[in-house]
Amino acid sequence: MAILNQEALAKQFWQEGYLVLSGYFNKELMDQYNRIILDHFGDDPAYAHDEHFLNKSQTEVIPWFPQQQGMDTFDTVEKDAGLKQLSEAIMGEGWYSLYCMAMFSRKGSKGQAWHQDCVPSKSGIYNLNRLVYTHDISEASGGQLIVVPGSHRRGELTVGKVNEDFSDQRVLAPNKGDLVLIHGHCWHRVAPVEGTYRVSINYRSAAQHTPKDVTDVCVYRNMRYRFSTNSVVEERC
Ligand SMILES: O=C(O)CCC(=O)C(=O)O
Ligand SMILES: [Fe+2]
Repeated sequence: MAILNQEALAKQFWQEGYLVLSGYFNKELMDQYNRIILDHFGDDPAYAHDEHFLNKSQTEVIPWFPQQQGMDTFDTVEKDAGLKQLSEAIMGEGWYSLYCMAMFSRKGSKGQAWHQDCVPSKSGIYNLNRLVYTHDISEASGGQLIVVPGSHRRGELTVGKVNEDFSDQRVLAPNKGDLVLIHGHCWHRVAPVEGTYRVSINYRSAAQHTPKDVTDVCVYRNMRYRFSTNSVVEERC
């Protein structure tokens, strides 16, 4: 789809640290993705992370990387011309796709605690989340996405209660087909899941010269965690 006002949207993204484009992707494509993801996970999927991580991070989500299994139907979003242009308007020339990660959460699971997807030690080293929603999220379903506007400029997430409410937080309830972009340094979390399940897909990307493993270490309010070694690399208290 064409996006006419890319420059204005990129500017808004850099002010807020996130951006919402309602109804960007067509609902048939979203239904197809949702079906494939539910088929993959089945009724009772096992967690991919160990118990210690699940408890300490208060993050109950199961990732799947469909493109790594040759499911090229997930390339449709990746190849969308408007999304590519907007990505370039935000990250500049030479940006690249990191990976496509589908995320599943069961009914009654905790969502995700406050985090930054990567360590904000340098402002120019970050990932860009390009999130696509395959079903409606509402107050009834839970699983809302909560962000702190402008927090991508505030440095490291503060230490504190892992799910505390911030007075300046914004609660987003994306609908099927919505596209949400989030800067990897922006403080964000996912509310507990009340509906039968929650699915989202993240087409992560990064600016030129960003290391490919930029999202290996994630910052929570109580720790820094390295996914490649499944280990806490820093306790925060
Ligand atoms: O699923 C969401 O709405 C957000 C997930 C998230 O925090 C991420 O992919 O980095
Ligand atoms: Fe995240």
